[in-house]
Amino acid sequence: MGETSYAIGLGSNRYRGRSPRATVEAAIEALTGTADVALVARSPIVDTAPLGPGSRRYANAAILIETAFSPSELLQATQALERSFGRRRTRRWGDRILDLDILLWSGGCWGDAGLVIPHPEFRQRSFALGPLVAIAPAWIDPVTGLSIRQLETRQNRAIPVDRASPHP
Ligand code: A4P
Ligand code: MG
Repeated sequence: MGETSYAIGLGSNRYRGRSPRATVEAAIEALTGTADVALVARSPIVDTAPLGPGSRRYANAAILIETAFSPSELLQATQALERSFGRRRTRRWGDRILDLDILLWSGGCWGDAGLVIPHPEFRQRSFALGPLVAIAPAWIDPVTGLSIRQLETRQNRAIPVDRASPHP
């Protein structure tokens, strides 16, 4: 049975015994340290300003993996890993010890009740696109037909809201 490629985004902005950066590092090792999942490429870990209600800066990274897992099986594995890193579900969204998002997969588009691939928000998020462009610049987003490099360039050149408004 053939292997499937996935791009995974990792983020952390809470300390729990170790720094967000060390948490992301440990999560990469834990996810790819088994016989089921092979690490193909990893981005540098970058320090990013929080988007949304979070209060602390994030450590973010992206990895490419190969596995025989289906999207649903991979989501089960990434959510189990989030739990094992101590992520609490009762707290409000925002700050988190570990967040794993499935950004892309080699099968194109996937959608069911609990999972949408490509990740619906990744095109607007420099903390996802920045790490992704380091490992998969030529990967074509099946929704827009644009490469990751093109999406990242477009995101960087987004016109600030104040300059985009029409003159009075
Ligand atoms: N889900 C659907 N599609 C996916 C997918 N492609 N990958 C569902 C992973 N999960 C997916 O996720 C909620 C539900 O989304 C899951 O149960 C799954 O079935 P969650 O991780 O429990 O909740 P969440 O993380 O609060 O929501 P979400 O939308 O994933 O939050 P985000 O969008 O990940 O935002 N700022 C910086 N600088 N860096 C960050 O990493 N992260 C966030 C979290 C906010 N601000 C940030 C960062
Ligand atoms: Mg998430």
